[in-house]
Amino acid sequence: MKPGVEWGQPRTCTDNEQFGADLHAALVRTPKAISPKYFYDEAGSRLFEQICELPEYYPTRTELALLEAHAADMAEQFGPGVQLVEYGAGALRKVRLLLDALPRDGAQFVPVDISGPHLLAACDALAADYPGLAIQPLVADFTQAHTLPPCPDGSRRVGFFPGSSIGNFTPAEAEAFLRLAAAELAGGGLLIGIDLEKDHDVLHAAYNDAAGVTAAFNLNVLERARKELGAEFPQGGFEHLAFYNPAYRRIEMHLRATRPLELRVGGEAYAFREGETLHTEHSHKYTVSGFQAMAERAGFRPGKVWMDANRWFAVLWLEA
Ligand code: AVJ
Repeated sequence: MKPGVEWGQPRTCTDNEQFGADLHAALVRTPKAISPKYFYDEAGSRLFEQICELPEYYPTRTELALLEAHAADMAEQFGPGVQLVEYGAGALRKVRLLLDALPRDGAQFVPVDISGPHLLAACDALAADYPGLAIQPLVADFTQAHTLPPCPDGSRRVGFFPGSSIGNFTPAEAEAFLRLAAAELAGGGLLIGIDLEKDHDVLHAAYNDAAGVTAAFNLNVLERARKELGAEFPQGGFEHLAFYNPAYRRIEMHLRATRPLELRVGGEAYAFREGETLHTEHSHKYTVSGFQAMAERAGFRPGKVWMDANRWFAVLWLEA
């Protein structure tokens, strides 16, 4: 294991062509809906980091506090010699708390993220702060087939999926992802953060912040289409909409047309009725027992659970 960042063949699995094709598919569906992965270009990744600092957005600080308080206990579940794979790595803030609790010379870190420049910049900063650590970034959409670097001899492969990012999947998609992860992590395990069911007002506020950062994050999908694909739509034609849907136990985010309008992109014109939405994200909330049952169906054995005093957020250890 070589310390420092390995730049070998970062594979980029999304490009303008893919975005254009997926946006077209999103706009001809009924109801119109696009994958939330398209939030995360560089501007969107920055906006998401601002969301994490918002007073209303409790998940990030709650999970960070759990990691701060229990990193040693979590690392104990991993065992010595770890290839740590972070799915949707982002700014690499949370993983530092785990890395601090791991034996430095026995660890390899494989952050996987869809936003290449953002990931590589975060890896540079991490390498500067963790000089002995072997870092192998993988620029990829982790929901698609990807090839991880081989797990070093004598190491267990451990997945880290914080932030309740799994909430972006439908329960069926989440179970499918967990099944793939259980295979990829066989012999090791998965440390995963999940956002829990709670008071609907608390949930509503977390996705409708007073400063309007979540609105800008949501609208960034269309800004991105404008920048990358030359999309045209009227200024102020779309507004942020986020609400808790109790039937599905999820926050839904949409972009709602404020009047009848056309979105033009790729030589086509897509009509929106007034009030019609483009569904941009769902964020599912779970109970610990409900999530563990799903993980068991996917091939994991549920282990330790760490929760805050409010029981708003949980970090789960799952043996693969
Ligand atoms: C990164 C998917 C966990 O669902 O809370 C934050 C994204 N969307 N505010 C979430 C998000 C709006 C976030 N996840």
